Amino acid sequence: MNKHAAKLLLKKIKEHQNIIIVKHKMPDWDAQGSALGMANIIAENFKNKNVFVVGERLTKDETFLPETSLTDEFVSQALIITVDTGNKARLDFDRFDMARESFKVDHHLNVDPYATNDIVVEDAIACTQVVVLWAQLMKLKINKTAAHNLYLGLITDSGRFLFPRTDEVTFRVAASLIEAGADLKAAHDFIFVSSLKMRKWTNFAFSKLQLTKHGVGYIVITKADQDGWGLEYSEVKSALGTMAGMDEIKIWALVVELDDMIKVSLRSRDFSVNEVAEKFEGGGHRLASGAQLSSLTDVSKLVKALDKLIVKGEK
Ligand SMILES: [Mn+2]
Repeated sequence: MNKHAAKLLLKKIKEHQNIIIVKHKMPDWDAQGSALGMANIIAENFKNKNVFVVGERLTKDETFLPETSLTDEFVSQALIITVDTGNKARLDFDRFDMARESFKVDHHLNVDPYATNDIVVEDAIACTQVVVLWAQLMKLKINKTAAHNLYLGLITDSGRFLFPRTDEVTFRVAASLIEAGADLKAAHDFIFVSSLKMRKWTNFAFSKLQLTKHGVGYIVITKADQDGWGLEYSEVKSALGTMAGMDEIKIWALVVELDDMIKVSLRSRDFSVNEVAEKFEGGGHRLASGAQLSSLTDVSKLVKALDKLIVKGEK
């Protein structure tokens, strides 16, 4: 981590009374964990700050009140800290440009440096890992609530410490969060114990798997497929993980038809799927990216591009 940038973020927090923490739309646990972790670190270490965490929440967590009570005047005097959000278009806050200053804290490829300053650690497995490293470098206290939220981001973005960018730093960060009071069993039960309905859903979704001869596995979930299940997008997306961990599937893609868009999630153990994501209105990480299609008829184009990636033998 760039020490100059780390110190600069500390300085900016000290300078601003009003702080707004922004994460990406359709948040995951890394986005929410980073945001609530950062908010709790600021509240713990700096007195008398007005800290807001805006945008959609995965839980009915009412701490750090959302933007309903946020006036334009407040925003214009504020420092915005964004977490886990690579592209400006994904920010879950439509008054971003109104703020006095902004600071991006992230772990996605920094293709869109939209903030005044940033701390981006591209090889960090989770954004919460970046938040923890920053707090430790600045000798800030991480309280129990912060530790809990930060740990949730770490275990989800790393797939329980399985995904490729999990490294010794990840384990050091995990150890420090446990020392700071993160409750492993509570966190693991909260995130990983699911319902019978969800297991039935992932089984159904997996039954729709298609596999190319080069090793691209993909599942297309149409709107009709979702009828009667009553699932949120984040639940529908759990079908993605069913394709992981099989030798025959080198790259896997989940295509989900929603009301207003068709979302694509791409994963691989070895191939740079972000290259294909960027051709389909997306991006992200080398081995984990998101994209969009304008029509389901484009699925074949997407699959062809992914096949090509394998054929080219790019690693
Ligand atoms: Mn993340």
